[in-house]
Amino acid sequence: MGASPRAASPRVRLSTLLPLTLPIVLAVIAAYVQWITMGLPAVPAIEHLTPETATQPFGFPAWIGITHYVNLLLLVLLARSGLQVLMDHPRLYWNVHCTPGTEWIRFTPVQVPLDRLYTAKDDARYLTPWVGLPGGRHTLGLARHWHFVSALFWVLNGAVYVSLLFATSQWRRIVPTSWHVFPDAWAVFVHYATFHLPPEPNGFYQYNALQQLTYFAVIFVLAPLSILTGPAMSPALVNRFSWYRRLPANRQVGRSIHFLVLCAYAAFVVAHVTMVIVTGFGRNMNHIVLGTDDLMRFGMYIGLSGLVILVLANVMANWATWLFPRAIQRVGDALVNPVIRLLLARHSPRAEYRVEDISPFFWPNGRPPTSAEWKALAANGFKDYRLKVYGSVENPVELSLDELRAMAKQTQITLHHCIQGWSGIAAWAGLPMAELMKIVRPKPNVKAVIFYSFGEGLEGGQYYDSHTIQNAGHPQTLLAYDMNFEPLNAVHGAPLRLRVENQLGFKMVKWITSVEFAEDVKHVYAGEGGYAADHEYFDTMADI
Ligand SMILES: Nc1nc2c(c(=O)[nH]1)N[C@H]1C(S)=C(S)[C@@H](COP(=O)(O)O)O[C@H]1N2
Ligand SMILES: [Mo]
Repeated sequence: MGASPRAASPRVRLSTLLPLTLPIVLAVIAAYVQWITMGLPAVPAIEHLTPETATQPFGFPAWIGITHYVNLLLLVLLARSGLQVLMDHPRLYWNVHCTPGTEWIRFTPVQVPLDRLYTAKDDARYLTPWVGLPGGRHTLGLARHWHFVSALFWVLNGAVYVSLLFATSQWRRIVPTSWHVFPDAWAVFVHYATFHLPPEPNGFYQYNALQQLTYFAVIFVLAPLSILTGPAMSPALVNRFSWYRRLPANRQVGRSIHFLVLCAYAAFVVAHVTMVIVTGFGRNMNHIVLGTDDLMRFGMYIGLSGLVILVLANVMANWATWLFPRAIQRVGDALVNPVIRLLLARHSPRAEYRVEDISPFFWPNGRPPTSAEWKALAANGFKDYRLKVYGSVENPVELSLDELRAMAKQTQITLHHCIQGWSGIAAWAGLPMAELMKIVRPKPNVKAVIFYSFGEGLEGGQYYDSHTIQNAGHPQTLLAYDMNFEPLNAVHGAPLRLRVENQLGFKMVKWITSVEFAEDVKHVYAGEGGYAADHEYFDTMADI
C-alpha cells in the first residue's frame, strides 16, 4: 500500500503548512514593503482618557482578573493533557480513514510498517512529564480525565466571563463596532511587524485596533472552535446523526483543527505576553491583577506569585496523577459522567456509511490471543468454538459459529472511534445483542453485560469489558463475525467481536469467549468494569 518503508514521507506536509503560514509571511512582507516605500502608516490619534473623561466602561473589575487567571490555569492544564492524548496516536490527518502515509503531520519518526502486525498502541509515543499531563507513554486514560474536567470548568468560566461582559457593557472593549477597525489594525500591524511601537492607548481605558481585533478573535473564534471540534471526536455524537457523514468535517478534521487551535492559542500567548511586557509591564499587571492604573509594583508581584502558583498546581497535578491514579479516575468519572449522561448517552447510534466509504486500511489494536485454546480453535476454523452465555439469565446457552450465523443477521457500515484518536470505516455483520437477549432472557436484576476475551491486555491478564444492559440492547450493538463481507480475521477479533457504535473502540471486546449477564461488575477483576478501566484508568462511560 503506497510508500515503501524507506521512502521517508515528510513530517509535515507542505500542502497543509503553506496555506497556514503563507498568509502570515505575506502580511509581514507587505508590512515591510509599505514601511520602506511609504513609511509607517498613521494610527488614529489617541485621546488621553481620565476617569472623568472616559465615556465607556473602563478599568478592570475583579471578575475580569479572576476569570482571566482561571482561564490561563485551565488552558495550561488543557494544553498539557491534550498533548498527552495526541501522543497516543501521534499523527494528524484530513481524512477519516487514517491511512498510514496520508497524515499531514506526525510527531514520530516511525513509518508504519505494513509487512508485519503493528498496532496503534505500538505507535504511541512517550511524552516528558515536563510537557505532558501526566507524562509517560500510553497514559491517555488519565490525561483524558484532566482534559475533560478542565474543559468542563473552562467552558463554565468562559460562560461566566462572556455573560458578565455583555451584562456590564465591558464588551465595548472587545467587540469592534466600526469597520474602521480593520485599516486601523493594519496600521498597528505594520508597526509591530517592522519592530516599531505605535503610540499606544492606555489599556485601562481602551485597546488599540489590532489588540481589540485579536482579543475578539481569541474569545469569539478560537474558543468556540475548540469547543465545537472537541465533541466532533465523540462516537456517541458523531454516530448519532446520519447527516454527519455528509459533512466535510469528520473526526480527523475536528482533531486537526483542535490541534491547530492549540497552536493559535500558544502563538497568541507569546505575542500577548511580549506586548504586556514591552508596553509597560508594571502598569499592565496592575490593570489586570489589582484593577488599578498606577506604576506601583504590587500588581506585578502578585501576578508573578500567581504564575508560581500555576506552576506548582501543575507539578501537583502530575504528582497526584502518578500517586493516586484511581482517585483521578474516580473524580473524572464523577464530574464528567453526569454531563455525558445528560447530553449524549440517551441517544442511539444510527449513522450508516456506504460501501464506497469503507476505509482501505483499518488500524488494529491488541494482539491476537496466545492461548493454546484459541490457537487450537483457530487452526480448526473455529468449528469447535462455543460462545458461552451465562449469568443472571433464564436460559443460559452455548452457541457454535454456525448456530450464531443461522440467527438474525445484521450488517452495518459504521465509523470506528479509537480512544487514541484514529478512526476508520468498516462493514460489520453479526448477531444483534438484542436478539441474543430475547433468547437468554436476562433476569430483572441485570444491569451489566460483561464480554470476556481469549486475548490478554497490554500488561497481561484477560481482556474484558462491560456495557450497561441498555447499551447492550442498542439497535447497532452487534456480536460481529464478518468484517467487510468476509469472516473476521485473526487480527480484528476472530471468531467473534463486539461492535458498540456509540462508544470508543476499547469497549468492543475482540476474540470473545463468553458473555456474562450480571447485577454489577464489582466481582470481575479490579471491579472497574473493563480491562482498560482496571489497568489504564480509562473512563467508564466511553461516549466521548
Ligand atoms: N481482546 C481485546 N479486544 C480489544 C482490544 C484488545 O486489546 N484486546 N483493543 C480494543 C481497542 S483499544 C480497539 S480501538 C479495538 C480495535 O479493533 P480493531 O483491531 O478491529 O481495529 O479493539 C478493542 N478490543
Ligand atoms: Mo482503542
